[in-house]
Amino acid sequence: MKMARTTILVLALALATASLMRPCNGALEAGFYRGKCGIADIEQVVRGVVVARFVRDPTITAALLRLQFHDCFVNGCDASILLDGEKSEKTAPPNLSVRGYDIIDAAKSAVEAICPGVVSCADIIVMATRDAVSLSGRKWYLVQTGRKDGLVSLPSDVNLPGPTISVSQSIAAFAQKGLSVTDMVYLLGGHTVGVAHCSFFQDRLYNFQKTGKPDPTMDPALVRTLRSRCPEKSKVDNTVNLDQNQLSALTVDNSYYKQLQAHRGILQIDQELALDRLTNATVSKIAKSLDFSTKFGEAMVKLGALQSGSPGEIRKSCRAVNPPRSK
Ligand code: HEM
Ligand SMILES: *[C@@H]1O[C@H](CO)[C@@H](O)[C@H](O)[C@H]1NC(C)=O
Ligand SMILES: CC(=O)N[C@H]1CO[C@H](CO)[C@@H](O)[C@@H]1O
Repeated sequence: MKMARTTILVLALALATASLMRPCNGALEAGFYRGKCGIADIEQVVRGVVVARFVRDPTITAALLRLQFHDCFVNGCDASILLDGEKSEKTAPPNLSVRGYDIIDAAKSAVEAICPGVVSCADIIVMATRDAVSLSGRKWYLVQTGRKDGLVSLPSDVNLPGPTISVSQSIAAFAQKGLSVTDMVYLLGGHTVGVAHCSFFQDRLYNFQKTGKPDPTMDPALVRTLRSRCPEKSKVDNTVNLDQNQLSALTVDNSYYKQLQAHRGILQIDQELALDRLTNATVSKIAKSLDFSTKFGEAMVKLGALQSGSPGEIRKSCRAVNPPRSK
């Protein structure tokens, strides 16, 4: 009897704490905007903008995927990466080549025109990324919505992993966000689309770990190809496809993992995934699997569930926090 009462008390306390924490972020749920904008289907409005862009430029999938990763991995998915300013996350070195801001602006304008002040920029990132991924793959995945936009954005908060991070360090970085090794291997599958600048892997072509030689784990034929694209003393920083299967460089599929198994990974961390005993079995499994798109969508939803715990708002412009309310 007494036990039961204590249990109820503890439960009530836990619930109270949970509901105290909730108003900051809002609980995420699928279809959060249903009925919040009359009969307008917000997800459909965002999708319309993404489709119109995608038909002109299918590389937006890569831009949006990287944007969501950078947003969610730093302080939760709070659109803090979108904030302009001399001292914002945008100005942190890992961020310098992130693109796709204009697509989010376009989607935000379309949504505001129908339903002002209701839809967060953080949710728009996640919806737009899903739409682009489903256009580049074959799989549509259901996303959760109900995020708030953050109020702060600091370059010093940007502790994103770099391309030479080791597998075990990367596992630790993802674990810190509550993401498992398997989640990490699927999420790095984002590198099945998009490009990397030579400067991020140049060392692997000419002077790997100060040996004066290329990275021995890279297919020598790929070393030759990449050397011609990335000359040693070039003033321009060219780009190459992260998925070296040129037929599927724009497709969200598992060919990235097959390329890794063929020693044709571009970034050091990509290649290490297929070599390190902590991840090689998962890479082999995914390379053979037929359900990559489904599993990738699930991993993206987990990435999208990272929240900051700080107060938030629905921004009017995705690039700036709202002005303080007059009076
Ligand atoms: C250990 C984790 C990761 C590291 C070290 C890493 C590193 C990088 C680097 C160095 C680039 C090249 C940037 C450039 O040259 O402009 C890149 C590009 C990219 N990354 Fe990652 N990344 C990681 C995880 C992820 C995740 C989890 C995703 C998405 C789910 C992702 C999606 C992308 C995409 C799509 C591109 C290409 C962007 C474009 O074409 O504009 N990355 N990443
Ligand atoms: C993974 O790598 C370890 C050590 O290099 C090796 O013993 C093992 O057979 C590999 N597993 C797979 C599935 O490739
Ligand atoms: C400081 C800096 O160069 N920031 C850049 C971050 O990325 C955006 C989008 O590519 C650029 O517009 C910013 O100039």
